[in-house]
Amino acid sequence: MRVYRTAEIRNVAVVGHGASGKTSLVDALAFVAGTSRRHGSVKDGTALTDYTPDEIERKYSINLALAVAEWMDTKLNLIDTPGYLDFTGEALAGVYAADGAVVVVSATGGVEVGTEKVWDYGEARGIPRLFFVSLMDKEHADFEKVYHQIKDRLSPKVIPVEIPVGEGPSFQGIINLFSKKCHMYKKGTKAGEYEEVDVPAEYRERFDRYSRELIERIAETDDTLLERYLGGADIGRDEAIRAMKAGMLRGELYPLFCGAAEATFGTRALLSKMVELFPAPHERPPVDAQQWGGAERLPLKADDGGPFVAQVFKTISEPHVGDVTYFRVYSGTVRNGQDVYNAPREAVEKLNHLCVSIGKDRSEIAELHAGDIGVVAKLRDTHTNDTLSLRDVPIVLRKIPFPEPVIAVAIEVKQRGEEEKLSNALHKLHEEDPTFQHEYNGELQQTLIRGLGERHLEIIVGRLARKFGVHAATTKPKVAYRETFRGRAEGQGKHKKQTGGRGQYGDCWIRIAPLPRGSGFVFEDKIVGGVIPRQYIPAVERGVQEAAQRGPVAGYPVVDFKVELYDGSYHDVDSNEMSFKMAGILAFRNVSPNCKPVLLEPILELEVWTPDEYLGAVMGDLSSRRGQILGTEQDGRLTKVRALVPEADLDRYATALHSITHGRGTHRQQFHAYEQVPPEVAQKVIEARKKELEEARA
Ligand SMILES: Nc1nc2c(ncn2[C@@H]2O[C@H](COP(=O)(O)OP(=O)(O)OP(=O)(O)O)[C@@H](O)[C@H]2O)c(=O)[nH]1
Ligand SMILES: [Mg+2]
Repeated sequence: MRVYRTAEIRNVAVVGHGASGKTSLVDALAFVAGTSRRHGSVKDGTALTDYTPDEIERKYSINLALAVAEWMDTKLNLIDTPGYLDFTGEALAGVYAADGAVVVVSATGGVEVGTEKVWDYGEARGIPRLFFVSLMDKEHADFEKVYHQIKDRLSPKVIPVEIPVGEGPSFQGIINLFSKKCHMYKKGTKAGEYEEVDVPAEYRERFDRYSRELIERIAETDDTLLERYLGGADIGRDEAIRAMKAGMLRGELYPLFCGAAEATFGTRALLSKMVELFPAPHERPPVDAQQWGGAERLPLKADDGGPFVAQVFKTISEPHVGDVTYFRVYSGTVRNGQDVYNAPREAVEKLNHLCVSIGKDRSEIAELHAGDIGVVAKLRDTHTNDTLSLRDVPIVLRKIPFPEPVIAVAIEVKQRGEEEKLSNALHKLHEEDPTFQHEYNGELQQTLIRGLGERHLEIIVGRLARKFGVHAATTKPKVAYRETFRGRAEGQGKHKKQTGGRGQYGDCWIRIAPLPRGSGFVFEDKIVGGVIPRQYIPAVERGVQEAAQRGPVAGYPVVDFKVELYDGSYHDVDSNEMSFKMAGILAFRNVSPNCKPVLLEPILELEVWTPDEYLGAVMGDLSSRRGQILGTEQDGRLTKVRALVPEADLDRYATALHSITHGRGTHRQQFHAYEQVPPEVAQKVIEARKKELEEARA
């Protein structure tokens, strides 16, 4: 492949809901353009950008992947992204690396939750977008309905540039409102070939209506055009395209196209429009960068003359290759074999075998110009979201705001002794994918992994086995229960041993009293007259604290209580610190069961966003989880519910919410407080804990 200069490059993310036809579209575009020799398909596992074993087996995209379509002397860098929300971090990364996005909307499914999500990413990044109504040949395809859904639910600024001839199995052509011609496709066409004919008579009325709408909308975004249009002048194709491109850049217009990617219908026109309507990298506003080590902010333009700056938006580890790094050049150029610098990690990286990526194939390239996207393997210490620059001009870019995990499960190795291997592998997976996180919880003695959904974590567990040879199973995360007291009591702890030689003697009297939630542990020394010598008093406190790690109810740590040490006795020869610590332990064990001990559980504060139609179901579900609703309020398109819910009842909540709201609900949670577990629930916790402790002893 030849080297392309900045003005000849278009970076396009292909985004949309799951199974809307993105991967099939990218494959068709690369094939029709002639850059890819073979027309692959998702069904056969041969699609260009669904090439990992997981994707071939499951028949949906998991990773973002790149393809190239060379068209009109322009290189279209196509970024195929997954639609499933479990992998939405990939879609976000794709949008951030691109200068424009094709939002694919299925002609049968219409606007779905995944469409709304990627639309919002495009809004946040502020990139021009166009719609492609896909699967026009599928039974029940409905162009008009989908167009109006887009208008109502995503943006009133959408405007069709094409309308279909026939729908579903009778879909056979596309009328282009710019060229005023109709492209008729023959069944079995291989690469989008068509016959150009006049607009069929029965479509004349529709054509006129849509054409008027299109020209009016374009004219509205451009004062001189509007004047000419109102003066009755005809607006030519080139003028209209120029105005549309400018309007798209300002976010005032979102053109809509249609087709059927598998049959390659509509692909040629789409290729041309992507070249003509999306901006080249240098036509986009500068990105915000910062000098490493300095406070100075510098706007970066996609300019060959600027310093080299690139951002890593994806890393993937591949068999026989190792880590492959995908990056986008934001400024300057870079040559094959050049040394670059990862400033925050103080790592010099050599870009050996600089490549462009087409699906799983990589082809080596001499240099990349400002704005281009490249891949390179085997970097030493560079990970997703890192910036590469030059040693003498170290720069960092603002990070891609990857979404936070919403689900956690515990994970354990199947074979003892592999714990360290597991922890290393989890760390590597996190560096590849920032939406995946892990941590070891010492108190619960569990490793927790967090991600964007069960499917996400399932894939991670698969990768652990396949790539790192670590076989692991997931389990429910344990809950960090606590205990506290509701009453006061007092009593003695006496430790006395007389075995030949020097003995051990410690004796103390303590009073235990409850404290308000959140007070922690307070120790008061009320000893008078030296009945316990000064130097032994801290030992008593340490003993009490140690014993309080295993409370009287179920062996959970005891919190929020006060201990008064008010009496005791000692022995001139046999007393020592150890003996008084033992006395403290015994005193706590002796007195604590009489202080009305109770079990506490963590309560989380939940914010749940849902469309109105599922509000009742969401609240009902929260109540069934012992939740307490704090209130609801309108938040944009959605209603936000705030509730307090015990953590114990929130296992896999993200999955439940997903199914209640058909994927449209999201939530956020944070620790709120510890509260007493109701007696009937406490009984079950105590029994389960008993079993757990017995198993641990065995
Ligand atoms: N009838 C018809 N089916 C299509 C067309 N394009 C894709 N499909 C089928 O639709 C299904 C989904 O296509 P994909 O290309 O995998 O969709 P996707 O948007 O990449 O899906 P995710 O990667 O899961 O987000 C596959 O079974 C395709 O064979 C089309 O133009 N017409
Ligand atoms: Mg896909």
